[in-house]
Amino acid sequence: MKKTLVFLLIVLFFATTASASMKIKLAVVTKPGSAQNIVADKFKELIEARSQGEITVKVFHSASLGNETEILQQIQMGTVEMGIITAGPFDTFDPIVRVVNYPFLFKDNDQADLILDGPLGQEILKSLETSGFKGLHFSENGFRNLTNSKKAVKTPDDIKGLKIRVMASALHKTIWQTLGANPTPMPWPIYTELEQSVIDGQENPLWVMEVYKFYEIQKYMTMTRHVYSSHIDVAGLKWWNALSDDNRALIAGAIKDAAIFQRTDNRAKNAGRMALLGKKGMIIEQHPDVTAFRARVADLKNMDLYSDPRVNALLIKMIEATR
Ligand code: EAX
Repeated sequence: MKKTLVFLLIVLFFATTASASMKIKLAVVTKPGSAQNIVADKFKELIEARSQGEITVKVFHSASLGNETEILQQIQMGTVEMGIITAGPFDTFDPIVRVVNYPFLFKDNDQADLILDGPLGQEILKSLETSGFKGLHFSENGFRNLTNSKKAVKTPDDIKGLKIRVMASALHKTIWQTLGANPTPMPWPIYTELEQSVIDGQENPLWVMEVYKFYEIQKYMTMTRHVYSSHIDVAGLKWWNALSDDNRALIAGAIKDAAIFQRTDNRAKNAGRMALLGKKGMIIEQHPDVTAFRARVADLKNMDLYSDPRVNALLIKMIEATR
């Protein structure tokens, strides 16, 4: 009798600890060493330590759960709990992200941090709840720059006719159309398409050219810095709402620290990357005619892309705040 009781107690003990522990599936489209993966891996390390192993994270990387659009669908449905996703592809789920991706919006990293970590950033994250997402924090891809295999680009006129791959985002497509390119939406990764000249060029932050070895297949880079590309560190809203307050606080704290760690890390590496890409033979235009690029896209705010009143109101506030 006593033995049975002890046995039952042991079973009960393991049953309760098992149900208290939680596994999080977190997806990124990129491979190890990428900006998204640095956030993901740091988050895993922090949350597992701080929860004393009660919360564990499995990072699905290299598009093993699909491209960024497909990952977002799975997060919405609740089959994947979290993701570190480039703001661009959120566009088809909620046009509010067009406010963050507005061309030539942020002057520098400090301004981006100040605004995205402040009330306006909070408003954007909060807004994603309408489409079933809990936006937790902003980490970064970084300022995006143009590369191509055809010619040196200094002014928008040089872009005419270039076939440029863009993310799944109506805004990004319009930016490149307006600049005179021939934009082709395509999910990540795109090495093969560049190698086989299905596309002439692409645009991404410096780390991408290094980690994905684009210096092997893209001769020219132009420091356009046309869009500050953030990631949204995101969870499914339904899953999030079902968590205990304690777990929500732990996860929010760990993702915030991971995001800030990654932004600092990314920026610290940029000078070294620039040197490396030059050494690898890329021809880098450091001073393109940014004024001309800006002028070409200046009218975007009056386009249909921003006609939704919720998006429009926030864009106006954002432009005001970054002036
Ligand atoms: O980081 O699809 C893209 O261009 C993104 O920037 C991608 O996540 C690479």
